[in-house]
Amino acid sequence: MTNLKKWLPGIWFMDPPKDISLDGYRIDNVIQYTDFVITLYFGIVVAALAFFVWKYNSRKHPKAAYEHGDKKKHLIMTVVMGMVVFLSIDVVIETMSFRDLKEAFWNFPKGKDVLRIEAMPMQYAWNFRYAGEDEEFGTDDDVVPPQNILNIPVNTPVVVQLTTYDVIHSFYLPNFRIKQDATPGMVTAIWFQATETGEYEIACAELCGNGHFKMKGYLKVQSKEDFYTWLSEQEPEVTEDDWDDWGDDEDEGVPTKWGWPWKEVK
Ligand SMILES: [Cu+2]
Repeated sequence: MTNLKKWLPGIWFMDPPKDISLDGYRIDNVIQYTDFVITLYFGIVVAALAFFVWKYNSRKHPKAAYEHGDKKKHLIMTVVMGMVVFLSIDVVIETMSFRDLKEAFWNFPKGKDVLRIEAMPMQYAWNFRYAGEDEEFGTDDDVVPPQNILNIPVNTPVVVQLTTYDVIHSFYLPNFRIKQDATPGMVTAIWFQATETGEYEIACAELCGNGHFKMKGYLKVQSKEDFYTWLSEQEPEVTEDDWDDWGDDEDEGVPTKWGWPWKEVK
């Protein structure tokens, strides 16, 4: 994986969160390239403006000339400059983006190694669910950690499926450069893989109400061993009574039985 930051100067004061993911460098590269090329063109335009201000200053040219210009020459110049901008900005960024989508972000991992997680954000908290021993979601042995807590093993592909309890939220992992909306009536999916252990932030990236600012989750990337120890220590799925309580009391929060059958991504 090449990091464009080594080759292209960008906005020097930008200090993005540490990238600890397999594919985050792709997003950084697109941002880095965009930074570089727009800074370069902005510089050229400002330099040209300064040059003409100096060249046609009023002391040398006290009287304004009435000019029609050269229609053909100017037309060619405009088209050429337009093409240079289009080809070097739009086409390059499109090409990079679609390559990344195809190779990484839309290329969902399959197989036994993949850890599957269901997420149901709500105003204003994150609910996560693991399948448990039967590997099925929405069953009694599902593992539901305390709200806002998400643990994952390092160097393991993780697929998260999302829907929302109420309004639209957006699952955002700044350290992985990924973001996915949780939308009412839909199950959406995203995948990522951590390359380093540590503790990171989960943010909501969709303005979802007055408490949006405090909608923060805690992601812990652990070694595989630590992760499975942690998982086995979590309380198993709670009983039918919790489901019956849903709606009786506003403060009870979310029902514990909210999972759905896993949907295979094509
Ligand atoms: Cu939210």
